[in-house]
Amino acid sequence: MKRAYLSIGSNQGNRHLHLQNATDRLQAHPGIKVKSCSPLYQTPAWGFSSDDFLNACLAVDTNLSPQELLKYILDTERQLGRIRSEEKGYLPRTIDIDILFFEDEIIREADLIVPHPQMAKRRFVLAPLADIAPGKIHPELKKSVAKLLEECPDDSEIDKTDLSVQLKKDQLFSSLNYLAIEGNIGSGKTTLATMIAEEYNGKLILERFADNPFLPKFYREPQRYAFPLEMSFLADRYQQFTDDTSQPDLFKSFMVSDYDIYKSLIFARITLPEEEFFLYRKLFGLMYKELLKPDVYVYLYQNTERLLKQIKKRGRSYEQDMSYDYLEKINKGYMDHIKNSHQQNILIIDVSEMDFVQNKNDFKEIIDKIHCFYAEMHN
Ligand code: PH2
Ligand code: MG
Ligand code: MG
Repeated sequence: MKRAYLSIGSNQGNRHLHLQNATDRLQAHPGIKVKSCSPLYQTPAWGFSSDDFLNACLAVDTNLSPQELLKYILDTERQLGRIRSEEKGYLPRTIDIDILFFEDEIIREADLIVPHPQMAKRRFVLAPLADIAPGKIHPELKKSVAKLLEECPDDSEIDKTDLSVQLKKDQLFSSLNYLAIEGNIGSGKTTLATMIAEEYNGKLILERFADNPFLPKFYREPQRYAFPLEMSFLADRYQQFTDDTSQPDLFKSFMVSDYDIYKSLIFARITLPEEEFFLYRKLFGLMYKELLKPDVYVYLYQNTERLLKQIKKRGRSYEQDMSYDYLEKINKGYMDHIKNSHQQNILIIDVSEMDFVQNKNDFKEIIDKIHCFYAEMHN
């Protein structure tokens, strides 16, 4: 794989969409991986008078040759409605994709000059490029991109926008449809699900606690109110989960949740007397079979001392009396479920020694574990 940097620009029609479409088509090529994209910049037409552009730069890794990459780029431009004319000079365009750098190669062919001959004169190229590759050295001018930007004579007023294009950062999370993150109270499942959704453009499904009228009653009289309490949790979860998963979100590549409906059964087994639990389990089974099942079910294992610390730290009043024993019981409930379920899609990750919020490597390690696990399932 070789690293190339591309400049993309559009000043006609739905400019943002054209840049997104161009990026999507680049990503669709098996020999091209789009690694990063700068924010989009609003820039005045440089070298001719026309409407403003949106410009950005992409870093791509590719095993194509420069000529093969160029061919694919020209083909992409044509598909996205670029019309080239024989006339001299610049024309407005739906999309323009230029190769700025190709590794450190210096290419001088009739149809391809790399590094791009005009780049040092163009703020609309250097500013976005400096966002993703400030330290990259221009192989002819022997200066970094940041330095070239600093010395750039172009005085156009360019504006960094809040817009960007979405990258499918990861093939895995686009082939996987639904990932459920589970774990004991305080294990960090909501945090992890949220981080994954953000990082990989997933639709986030969080458990929302409706005010459960049975909860205060249950605390006063557990035996009397455990059954209606568990039933009402189940009914709420069922309704929420169906609402959240029945409408696919076209702009998201997969779903990730911070619970799996099965937890209802795990908790009910702890709070209900045996006969009531059997009745509960019957009803649960009827509802469960209607629901979308996760492709991968991750259980975050966390030791009980740390769970207690975490619960204390987040300070939800109703959780503060949580006992060590209760947490151990819940963990055992999950473990029994995992052992007995014979499902092939359950992955236990021990996060006792990890801090995936503060430590990027820990987060990456978790993602890698999910990757490998999912890949092996499909072997
Ligand atoms: N591309 C050009 C000429 N001028 N000006 C801006 N602002 N953005 C461009 O992408 C651009 C340009 C030739 O390709
Ligand atoms: Mg150009
Ligand atoms: Mg071009």
